[in-house]
Amino acid sequence: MLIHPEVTAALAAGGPVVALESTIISHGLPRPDNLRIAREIEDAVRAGGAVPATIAVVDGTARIGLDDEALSRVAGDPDVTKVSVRDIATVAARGGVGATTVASTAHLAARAGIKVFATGGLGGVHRGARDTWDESADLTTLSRTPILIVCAGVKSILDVGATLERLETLNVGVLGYRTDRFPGFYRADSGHPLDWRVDSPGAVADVLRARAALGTDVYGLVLANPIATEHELDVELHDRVLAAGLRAADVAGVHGKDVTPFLLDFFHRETHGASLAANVVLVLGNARLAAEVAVAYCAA
Ligand code: PSU
Ligand code: MN
Repeated sequence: MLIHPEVTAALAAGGPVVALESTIISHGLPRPDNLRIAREIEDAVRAGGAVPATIAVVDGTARIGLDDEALSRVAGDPDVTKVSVRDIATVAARGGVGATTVASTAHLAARAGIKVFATGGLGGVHRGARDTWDESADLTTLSRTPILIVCAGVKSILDVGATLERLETLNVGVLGYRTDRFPGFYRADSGHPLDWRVDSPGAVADVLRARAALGTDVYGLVLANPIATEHELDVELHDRVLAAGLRAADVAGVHGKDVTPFLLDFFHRETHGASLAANVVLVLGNARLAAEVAVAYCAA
């Protein structure tokens, strides 16, 4: 692993650092806007008072914190591979370039000593998983990775109820940020209630400290931050595009790691930019909140 000097310095000083994933850049957001958005996400972390550490594998090296050249390559090269935990070593051994998912980003961030991670949406249990067994490695990785992940819930392309059940089984806690409802990514409310609500970055930091004292910090923790209602995707547009996207994936016979990128791309195209606008707003909000939580945690 190669840790960016600014990240090394912050960690050594016990300062706030926020990890960021790169699959959202390479496979989750359309080129060429993705590079500008990736920089804006880093800026949002800085605005919240923390150091951003975008994570990717570049020429065989797992990098924690990217310089502008590396960020540009991950954003601009259509051949960048989507890398989950099981793929990191193979891509590294071959000197390849890979964008890390929530799972592999969480793994590498925790290994570097980073405690807080921000993204848009978590992977989860796919619809039809009873037949396909398609469940994101994000879930099992969080079950054994000591990190807080700030996200806007999971997309409705997934089976949200099943995802919440799996998180419970895997000892991954879920805190609603100023909400009692699990957020639905493009929508503030997925329709599922949550057991726990927190109302300030300080309250999240209190939970992080209690986890460390009690040893439950070996597991991941989700801080679910809903999109502001004025930025939500129109519900009819959302439901229509979701149904069409699931049908299109079925017809095209998409499977495995291609399912999520396929559906994200379908959404962005079919909503003519409305889903992209919502996606950007929520990820910037998550980056900012993650920074504030990291600051609160380091302050005590
Ligand atoms: N959900 C989103 N946007 C994303 C992803 C998920 O709303 O960009 C990406 C993340 O990198 C996540 C990955 O870790 O997709 C999950 O892919 P899979 O379902 O193949 O595990
Ligand atoms: Mn999958």
